[in-house]
Amino acid sequence: LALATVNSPPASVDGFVREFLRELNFGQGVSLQGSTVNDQYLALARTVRHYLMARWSETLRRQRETQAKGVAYLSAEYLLGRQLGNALLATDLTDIVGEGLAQCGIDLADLRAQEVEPGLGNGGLGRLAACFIDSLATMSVPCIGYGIRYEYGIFRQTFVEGRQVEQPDSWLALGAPWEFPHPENARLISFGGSVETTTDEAGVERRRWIPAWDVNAVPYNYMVPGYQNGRVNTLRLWRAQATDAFDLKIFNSGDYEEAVRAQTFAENISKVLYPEDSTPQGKELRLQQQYFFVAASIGDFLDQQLPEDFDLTKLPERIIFQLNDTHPVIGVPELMRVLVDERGLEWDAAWAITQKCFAYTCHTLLPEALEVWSVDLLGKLLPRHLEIIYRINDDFLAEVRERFGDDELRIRRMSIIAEHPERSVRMAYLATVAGSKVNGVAALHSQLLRDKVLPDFDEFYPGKFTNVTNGITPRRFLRLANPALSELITDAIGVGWLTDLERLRGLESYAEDEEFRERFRDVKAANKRRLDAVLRERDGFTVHDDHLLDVMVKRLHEYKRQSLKLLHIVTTYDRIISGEVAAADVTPRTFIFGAKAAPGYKMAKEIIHLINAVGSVVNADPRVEDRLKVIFPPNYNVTLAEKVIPAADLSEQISLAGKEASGTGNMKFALNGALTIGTDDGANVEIRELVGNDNFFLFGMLEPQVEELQTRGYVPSSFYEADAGLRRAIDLISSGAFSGGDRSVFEPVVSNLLYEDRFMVLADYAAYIEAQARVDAAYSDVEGWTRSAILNVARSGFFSSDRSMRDYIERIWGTPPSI
Ligand code: DL6
Repeated sequence: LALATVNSPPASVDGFVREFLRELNFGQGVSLQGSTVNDQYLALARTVRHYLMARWSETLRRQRETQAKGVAYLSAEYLLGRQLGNALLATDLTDIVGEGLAQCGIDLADLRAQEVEPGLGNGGLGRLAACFIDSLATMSVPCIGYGIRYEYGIFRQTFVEGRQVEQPDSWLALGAPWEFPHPENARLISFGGSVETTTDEAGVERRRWIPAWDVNAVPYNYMVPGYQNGRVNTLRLWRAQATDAFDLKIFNSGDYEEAVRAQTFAENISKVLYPEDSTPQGKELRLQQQYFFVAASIGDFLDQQLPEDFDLTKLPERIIFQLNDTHPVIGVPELMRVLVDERGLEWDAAWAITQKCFAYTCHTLLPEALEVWSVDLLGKLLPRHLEIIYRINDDFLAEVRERFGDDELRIRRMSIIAEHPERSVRMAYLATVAGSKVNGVAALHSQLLRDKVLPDFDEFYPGKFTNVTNGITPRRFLRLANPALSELITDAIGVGWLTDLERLRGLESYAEDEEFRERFRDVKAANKRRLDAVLRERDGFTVHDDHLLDVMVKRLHEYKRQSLKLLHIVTTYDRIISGEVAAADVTPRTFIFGAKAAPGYKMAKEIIHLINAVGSVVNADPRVEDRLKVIFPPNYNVTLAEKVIPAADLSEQISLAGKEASGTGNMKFALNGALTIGTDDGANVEIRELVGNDNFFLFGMLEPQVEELQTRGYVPSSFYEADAGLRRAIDLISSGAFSGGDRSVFEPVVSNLLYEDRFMVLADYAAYIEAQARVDAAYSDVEGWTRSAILNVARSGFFSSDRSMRDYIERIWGTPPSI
């Protein structure tokens, strides 16, 4: 099939109905009358695919022809969310499809609800990758996203007696209509074995890797449509498949387990998303995953995307491999291995190319989240790569010595190889040495990265460090998630904002318009009712549209401080039941939590249990009825986020200053007209600067104060002793009030807070309670609150991921990848 000859089906209701019924009949093999909702959804998805096909083919054709410079985004995670709505938006088919389906007696909303989102990421980092590829397609920048097609994505969270129980996420069970598998293009990925020295035809000695085993990497392609611009980029996810299906001889002998052992082993590589987003516990399988997808991607790019006679010294003019955190950093020695061992380049030439072809984004400040791999494991799994890393390190340390003399302390600090607690490779250092640029993900984070995490490297490589503040796609997180607000905005300022989000500034004057404010409030109330309908059906919760909706949704981690939010709830509850305040004088609030804990993270799971326990007691207590509600729907994901965020009044961004790299939820809430209560951390800093102090509730220690307290010696119990409100809240938890009188149940959480409190919850408690009082006062001024909410929307244009992409192009990718 000549790619350029693919034609789009006619974009008319009749044309659509014809295509849809054909897919239903011939694709699904069912009649309209005999079809299930899943049949209809699959047929619809495939029909919509047809409309994107010609654009995809044309994009690929143009790319081959122009050989324009592009981006290869290497990411172990893509938290894509549902695809159907986005594809309809990109093709501008929503109305036609809605009408066509109605003619068939089908409601489009029912089919949208049928889609199971691909949860191929843990949280912010994976969702960021999805926003970035959306923006690059919308901006017509050539980009190919590379990652792993996990058979099971992020676990499905359930609660059993308030405790998190993880279930496998079988997102593929009902069909995967958005993917295009290409087993014929599988690539062989090798592992293990040894390295030997050989002599090539020219008599030059070369190192050669003799691997012990291999797996096939099968590409699955996904379309990444730009917003109504005729462009469709590609996301290529790799699935591991055994090279030998199974051993028939052993199978016939009846030892079925042994017959498939090798197959199971190989296919485990893409079986499940590593269920962790902040602590590197990944052992062998995790490293296998990383090498598997990166080697497949680099190989794919060199072999499939470049002309056969391509001059590899020109590689940096063709591609930039953007490393999304350290997970793909093993790509550095892999590119070196390919260039030197397979393509015969000299080391120095290969290194010059490699250094220009990679750039590295760091997404953390927590020392425990900086990945290291033990030399033993690396040597066992990837012996040649370990050699290459040693050589890179030797050359690098020689440069350091040349500059600073034999400053052994510095050498030890900067070495890519750590000696303690075990000999290991510091992947962030390797990425920093190899990358043409290193960026943090918010202004404060980038500064702390330079000052605290990698100061020696900042000194050694002037100009290498930069910042790109994260962003979010307004297509998904405003237009699709909040159609009512989108319509209101478009009515006021026209349609251009969807691809030029700074135009939202045009709304500022509407903050002063009483009628607009009323319409804005109507939208918020309608979004609360929509959320109510979703949560009633999903989990049996109700959401009152006259409550302040106070929302904290994000991964559960101690540094994010869900326990601080909980202390506020317990304090408010305690004040009412102790008679300190009359229930009628308390601002009616519904608190919504959404949070998954990494399965092995015990304290995070204890906190989930406590949130549910507090919720059960508060929700059942008639003394606070209609004033306080605590809702914790399980399995928070992108689909639920799209319903929760547009309904929120208050966005909780309360991490300890200096710990949250950026946050992106904070941006989504502000863009949808929620006010933030937050610390001076991550991108909160920029949000506050932009929306203005009056429209943001700042509280808590600043990062230098945190440092200072740490240095002075932090004694959490002293805050407990000194603050009666805090004491009462903690004592209420300890008393067994939320655990049926059993004082032992939440003892680990309480002890942790009183005697360890690594993230200084108790130190910031008083400031947080005071800030919440400011929230109550502000919320009682209905017009004032609405004005602030509108200003939050109007001033959030900066947080479009389109702007992030422009910054990457300008500050990192150098020559803008051509359009
Ligand atoms: O940059 C995306 C996202 C940030 O918004 C969060 O602040 C940060 O915690 C998250 N980082 C990670 C760490 N993963 N690793 N390694 O998920 O990145």
